[in-house]
Amino acid sequence: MIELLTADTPNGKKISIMLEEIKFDYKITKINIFKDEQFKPEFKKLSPFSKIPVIIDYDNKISLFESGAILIYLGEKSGKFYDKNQRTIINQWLMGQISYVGPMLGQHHQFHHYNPGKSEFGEKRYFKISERIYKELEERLSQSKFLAGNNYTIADIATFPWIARHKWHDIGLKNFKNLKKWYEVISERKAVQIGYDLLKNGDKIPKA
Ligand SMILES: N[C@@H](CCC(=O)N[C@@H](CS)C(=O)NCC(=O)O)C(=O)O
Repeated sequence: MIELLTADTPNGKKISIMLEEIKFDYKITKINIFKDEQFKPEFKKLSPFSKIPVIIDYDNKISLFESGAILIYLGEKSGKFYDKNQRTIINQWLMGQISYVGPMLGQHHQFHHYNPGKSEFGEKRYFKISERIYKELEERLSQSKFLAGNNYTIADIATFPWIARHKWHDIGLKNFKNLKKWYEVISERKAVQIGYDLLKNGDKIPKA
């Protein structure tokens, strides 16, 4: 049994999608990051940076923080979506998501979606960077079916919930033919639809 301590955000959804994909038994414990529950000492013991997601694996008696590390762990444990022979390339796209795609789109959410009108500089800067990310992903997906090659991997699982916020981005996913196709293919997976609705409140994947 795995316990997933999380909130309903793109980083949180990565792990519920993975747990659905690998069909592991899991339960969700909600951490309300808008009420500062991430700073409670018992949570901070598990997550030193006070961030979701975290998992506790009761079989192996360990806990893990950082979504990339969690995806790698679950990929190794299940033997799925993290092919031993493809790890060098999967790791690159996974690290690129964790260090660049997520943080930059996250800033774009802050300036463009949550706080428009507060900082022209911030809005322009992160809009431009987000457009660049769309172009870079489009370029990659014009040469490769999935981010790390022919197969769907944890790198796609990490990236998908961020692109699912495309309406907030206002960049126009439909203008990026290959990125849109990739998004639609992943959206059709049953496990992704279930995992996306992390809190079971009927959250549907936005259409491209
Ligand atoms: N690099 C981390 C980022 C996790 C992250 O940014 N989590 C956010 C929610 S999406 C959070 O917990 N924010 C609360 C806070 O920073 O206080 C990962 O990939 O797990």
